[in-house]
Amino acid sequence: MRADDDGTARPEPGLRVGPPKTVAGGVPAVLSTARHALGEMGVRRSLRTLARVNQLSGFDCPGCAWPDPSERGHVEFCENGAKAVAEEATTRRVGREFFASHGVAELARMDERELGKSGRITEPMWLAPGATHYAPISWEDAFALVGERLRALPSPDAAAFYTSGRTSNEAAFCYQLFARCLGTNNLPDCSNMCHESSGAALGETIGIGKGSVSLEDVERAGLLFVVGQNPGTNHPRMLSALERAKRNGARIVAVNPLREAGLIRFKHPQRASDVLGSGTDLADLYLQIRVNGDLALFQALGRMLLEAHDSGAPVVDEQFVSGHTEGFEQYAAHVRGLDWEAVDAATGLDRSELTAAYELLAAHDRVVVCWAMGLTQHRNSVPTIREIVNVLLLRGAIGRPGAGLCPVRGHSNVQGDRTMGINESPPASFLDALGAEFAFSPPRVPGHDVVETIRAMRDGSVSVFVSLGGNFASATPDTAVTESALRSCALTVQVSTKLNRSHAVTGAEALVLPCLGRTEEDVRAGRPQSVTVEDSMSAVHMSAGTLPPASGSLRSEVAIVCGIARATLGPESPVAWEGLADDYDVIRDHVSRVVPGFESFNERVRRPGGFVLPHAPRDRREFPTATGKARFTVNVLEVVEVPDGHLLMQTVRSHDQFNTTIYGQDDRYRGVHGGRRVVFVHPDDVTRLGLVDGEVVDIVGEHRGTTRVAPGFRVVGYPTARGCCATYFPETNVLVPLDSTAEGSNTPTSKSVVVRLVRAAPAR
Ligand SMILES: Nc1nc2c(c(=O)[nH]1)N[C@H]1C(S)=C(S)[C@@H](COP(=O)(O)OP(=O)(O)OC[C@H]3O[C@@H](n4cnc5c(=O)[nH]c(N)nc54)[C@H](O)[C@@H]3O)O[C@H]1N2
Ligand SMILES: Nc1nc2c(c(=O)[nH]1)N[C@H]1C(S)=C(S)[C@@H](COP(=O)(O)OP(=O)(O)OC[C@H]3O[C@@H](n4cnc5c(=O)[nH]c(N)nc54)[C@H](O)[C@@H]3O)O[C@H]1N2
Ligand SMILES: [Mo]
Repeated sequence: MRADDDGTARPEPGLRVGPPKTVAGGVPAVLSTARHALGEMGVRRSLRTLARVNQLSGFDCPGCAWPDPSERGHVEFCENGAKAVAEEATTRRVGREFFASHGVAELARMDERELGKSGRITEPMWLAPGATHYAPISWEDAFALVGERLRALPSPDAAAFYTSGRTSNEAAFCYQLFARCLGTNNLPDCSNMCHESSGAALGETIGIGKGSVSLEDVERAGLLFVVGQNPGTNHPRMLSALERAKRNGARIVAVNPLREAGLIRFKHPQRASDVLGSGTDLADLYLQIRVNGDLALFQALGRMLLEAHDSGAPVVDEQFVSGHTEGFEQYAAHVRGLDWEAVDAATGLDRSELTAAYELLAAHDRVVVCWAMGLTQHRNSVPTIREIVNVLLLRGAIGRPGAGLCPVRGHSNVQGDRTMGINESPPASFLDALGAEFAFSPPRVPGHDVVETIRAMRDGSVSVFVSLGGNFASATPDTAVTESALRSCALTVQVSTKLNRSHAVTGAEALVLPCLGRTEEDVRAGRPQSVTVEDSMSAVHMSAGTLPPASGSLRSEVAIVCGIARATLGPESPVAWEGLADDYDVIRDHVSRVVPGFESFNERVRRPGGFVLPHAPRDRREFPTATGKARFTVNVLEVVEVPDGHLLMQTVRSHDQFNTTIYGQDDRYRGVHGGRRVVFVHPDDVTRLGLVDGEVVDIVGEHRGTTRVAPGFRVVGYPTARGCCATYFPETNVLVPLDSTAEGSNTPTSKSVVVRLVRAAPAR
């Protein structure tokens, strides 16, 4: 923020704001792909690398978790997948000279984009206690150092082991095994901030915390709801699936406070007829709901189905409800008492819009509901997702072709990491199997999730923090609290490909351990190794990089985890760590005996396309709950109270970022270029609050008597629901209170923050 001569605050210097787009893909997507790929990789490397993305013999795209079609085209990546690949396969390097000339204080002054753009880290680095600069350290010394510090802790629970969802199944399995051999379940992961609410709600109601559809179900659906999700940016390949569904006759209902271009119309960027033509219309009905209004919406839809059912319309699948579910009577009684005024207030929708959604729902029994972060990061996220389950149970739309629940996962292997036991509170059956396989007694006390880890570091009970990928400092809520918690640690360890804020906000002592990325060849003991991943629809397949490593000193995540484990646990360890690190087949053999569904893992994952994990509700309409029935639930409709003069802020991703990795400064579909400090507000609210489009405000968060401030955001009058606003993550994480989390999942409420916009004091 700068000040004019007359003292008014000014937006970021390069920021330009134009009208939002109403179509995704097309020529601009092709141009942007080329610009990002060529800028990082050059021509030959771009062609060579992008040709291997998501191919049967190539590597899994390090972007999102959207599944691959069984028939692969020559081009199986999207604009944003190409950016993710280019970011990793860049030719820029961060070597020891870089660290010698950039002290930690200087790294802390750089923003995420500058840090990331400086290139791939090439060798292990150590920040000694009291040092101002990182210095090189050998791998063996680095492992020994971690081992010494961990062994010196008063209890294994004074360490925490974070995982980000790009980690392979093999690395994740070794990592959780190491934490448990050490004696702790402190395994926070990015899921805690992501789809934890989905896992909690689905586990309770259908008995398994994963989605119940395949890609074919999406393409064969009669009606698709896309709720709280922006696939045009975050899962661009989903638009091809939505397009195919539309061509098969599907209708689409978008539920989103913002009008997102990718939900309105799509031009396939790799098909000439589309690029030149007008593309495919996607949403038939666009419900611009208020932030946090979804519980009310689905409860209203349930109520309308029941009313129609009472008057004789065949809209409730009675056979399914009586044969496969329980709790219907209590649910029905509760929903019949629904307060319509509360629905109006919560959703901000017209009754005619609700009726239109209801009519589509009543007309289709092949219904798929897709959702992502717009539903999972609210205080009442778990009840909201349970309410979606209620509606699908009424329609009998689970375990039927073309129907089901579709939480769309974020990171490319976040679902697999959970399956491998990255879980602070795993089921007893998992620990039993793990203990039996390796002849030890895993700890049974639940560990810390992300929010609890931050509290424990703040309070001094966790003092060693190890991070397998990710960017804990930036991705977590309440940035000021989190950073001081990290700084109070004795040791922080980052296993990373690239620099980010978490390398600059360290404990008294810190290590950076650089690892291979997905795109790179991984050779162990003279033999090329492959890893495996699980996508959003439970398909497990192999991934093998093809590029030479960014530096000869890099090690794989598996090798790093096993190196730390060996140095920490010594020769008495019940696990032969070298054997695991030298042959990933050995890891997979262990997995095949520990994790249900992975029988003959090595053999089945080598079949083209891999295999799909079992899912009883999807496969057999069986529900692995305590009673064997799917559960209707009663959810109280509560609306987040937004006092007069305040707005409910949600934090979203721009088109040019992957979480905390900032590729560029543009958010093409939303018409924002050259900057990120913007707040999107409905034009009526801009006027009502006495503000002017284009002026600069400070955003002030208020939570239980505490205030937090994010300074210097340009007001952008924008088509969003009234009473809400939107900003970009992670710039506004400073406003998300650590203690404001979802009930039942403890996910930070990054999509419902009560804020005020205050005219910015002139910058000096
Ligand atoms: N290119 C790219 N791809 C990514 C990522 C990335 O950063 N960049 N991140 C990956 C990860 S880890 C994840 S989890 C996913 C995230 O994928 P998304 O969930 O699509 O990501 P967000 O940008 O958080 O978008 C949330 C959407 O929900 C809407 N929304 C917000 N609040 C509400 C609400 O109360 N109700 C409703 N109905 N809608 C609401 C917002 O307007 C926005 O459209 O994407 C993954 N893929
Ligand atoms: N306000 C707000 N906060 C949010 C969200 C939100 O919507 N709003 N979304 C939340 C969600 S859904 C998520 S998933 C989290 C994301 O939280 P994280 O997963 O912790 O963060 P990322 O930004 O994805 O991590 C990027 C870093 O991972 C490292 N990396 C990249 N590739 C590799 C690799 O192959 N191996 C290793 N070891 N490291 C690698 C790089 O150093 C890179 O800088 O953020 C959460 N925070
Ligand atoms: Mo995520």
